[in-house]
Amino acid sequence: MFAGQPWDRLEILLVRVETEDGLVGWGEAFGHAAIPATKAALDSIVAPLVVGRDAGDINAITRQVLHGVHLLGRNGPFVYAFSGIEMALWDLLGKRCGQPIWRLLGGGNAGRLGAYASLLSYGGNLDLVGRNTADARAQGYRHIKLHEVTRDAVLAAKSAAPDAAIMLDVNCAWTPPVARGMAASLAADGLAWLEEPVWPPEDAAGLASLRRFGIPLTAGENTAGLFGFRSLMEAGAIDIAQPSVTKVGGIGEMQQVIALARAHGVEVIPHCPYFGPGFVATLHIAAAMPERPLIEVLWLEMEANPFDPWVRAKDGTVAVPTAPGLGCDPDPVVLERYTKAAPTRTLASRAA
Ligand code: SMN
Ligand code: MG
Repeated sequence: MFAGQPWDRLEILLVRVETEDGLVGWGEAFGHAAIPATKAALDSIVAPLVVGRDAGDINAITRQVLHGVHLLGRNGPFVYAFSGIEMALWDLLGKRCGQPIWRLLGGGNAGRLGAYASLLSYGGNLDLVGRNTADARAQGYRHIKLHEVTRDAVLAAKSAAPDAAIMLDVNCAWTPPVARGMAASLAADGLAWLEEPVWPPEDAAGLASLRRFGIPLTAGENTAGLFGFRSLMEAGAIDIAQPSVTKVGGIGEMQQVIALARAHGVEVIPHCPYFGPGFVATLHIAAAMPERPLIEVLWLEMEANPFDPWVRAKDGTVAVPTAPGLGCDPDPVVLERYTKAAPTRTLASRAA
């Protein structure tokens, strides 16, 4: 289930930005059950604010669009929509300069990044947790994240893969008192991290009250931009920040969150259970970081993906593209075969 609906197919909201001289950049805007809402925000408000602008003017566009839509929500479809555009502008910038984005961000090499397997929710079915953990370990993953809410699930995963690091993501399942009880019971289990233990996700004090149990705490996929992260960090609420490039405002906002985290001694491990440019942009961001953080790879089989092979892990690692921009354009044949809806409309340039 995802947001109350069965999650029985993978959809990517692709954003395509074309310049007057014919360069094309690609982005991905969050996503999943939010796609119709994000697409409506993109078509109705966000794209019209960007069309006609100089594609290289990313910082000013970011400031003006996010200010322009702030009263429509500082976190949600409008910011997601802009995140997709912003990423496409970086793709364009890299293509214009002939450099991969990781190099524009100051990175020195591409290579491969370590990945973690992010298992789906098996609703507490310990047999499925154990089997999938063992399979992920056998495929070379040394870090495996569960989407479960019980200690039994953690123990099942640990016995299925004793030499793997196990993480637990409960997607804000608990009130602070319940979370404290759970953290106390999990404290000796050696979890590599406990993700979003508290509802609501902006309850920085509630989160901070769990730090004393000694389990590394992570959050950020539902945090609104730089200032949302500042609230978490100033409260001493997290050990690891998980900004999400398709949600937080794009690559520029990610860079600011990373700098802020450094200043607070907080690690950054981006959230990125995506299948398109959002995943690839995360590879570039991570490759530019000296810490070279782990990359999240959802544990599922894809029939096909327009960004193959870049969205697939091998032996628990993923390759970082080296071509300009994001370094990979979607395969038009795969796009054609799976595209659900043609773009609603082509927006005329403001200057036209
Ligand atoms: C998650 C969020 C959105 C889609 C898939 C998975 C989850 C994670 O919170 O962090 O993997
Ligand atoms: Mg999560």
